[in-house]
Amino acid sequence: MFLSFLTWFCICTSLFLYVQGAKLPEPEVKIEVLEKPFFCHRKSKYGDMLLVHYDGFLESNGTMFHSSRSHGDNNPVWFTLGIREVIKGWDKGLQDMCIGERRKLTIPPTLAYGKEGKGKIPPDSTLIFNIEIMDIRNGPRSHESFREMDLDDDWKLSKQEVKEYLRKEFEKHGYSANDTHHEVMVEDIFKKEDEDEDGFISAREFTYKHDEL
Ligand SMILES: *[C@@H]1O[C@H](CO)[C@@H](O)[C@H](O)[C@H]1NC(C)=O
Ligand SMILES: *[C@@H]1O[C@H](CO)[C@@H](O)[C@H](O)[C@H]1NC(C)=O
Ligand SMILES: [Ca+2]
Ligand SMILES: [Ca+2]
Repeated sequence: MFLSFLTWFCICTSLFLYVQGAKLPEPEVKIEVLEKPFFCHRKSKYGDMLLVHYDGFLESNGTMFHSSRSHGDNNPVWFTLGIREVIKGWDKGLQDMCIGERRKLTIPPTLAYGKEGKGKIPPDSTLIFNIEIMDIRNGPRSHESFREMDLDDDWKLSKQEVKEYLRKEFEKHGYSANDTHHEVMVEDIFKKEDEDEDGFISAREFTYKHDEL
């Protein structure tokens, strides 16, 4: 049901873009697969949570501006694919990946930090990332997830329910629960998902994303 809805949505969106025709094509992410494991149980899809290691470089002169392996605490990072938690280039370039797969993404500025730049990244920078997928989990976006998260069956998710879900997901997979971190994630999720700002994510808000492409 959920899948067919998404497929339908994608077809409509493609048709819409086709009809708009005359517009310049959207800049693309260039994807190169560097390494692909032989076994692949599941592939990353919109709404999944991905654990990644990454190195980021400026295309202009090859300077590395960040590496999850050597900066900060050296831990890989979790994010949810497709909800603009990360730059658009990642949302577009990290679909259909296996655990253990490595890709090189070349991302134009419009799908990265644009005209403004950010921190060490100058305005209008094309970025190159080497990204390895360490793990893939159900994100807070499948129908199953929704039913699982909606503890009191009222067809809407409270912050408490989302937080509880995150805590369980993390613990289930051996990552220690971190309340502060989960609260930050919950706030972030609600900022993006609770469109009518009533403090709940309804089933409709949860399922129906209009700006995913
Ligand atoms: C590469 O470019 C960045 C941004 O323009 C600059 O800060 C950095 O110093 C440059 N590095 C080298 C090695 O030229
Ligand atoms: C918990 O998460 C916060 C925010 O992400 C982080 O600053 C803090 O270091 C984390 N604490 C532990 C014990 O991992
Ligand atoms: Ca509920
Ligand atoms: Ca709402």
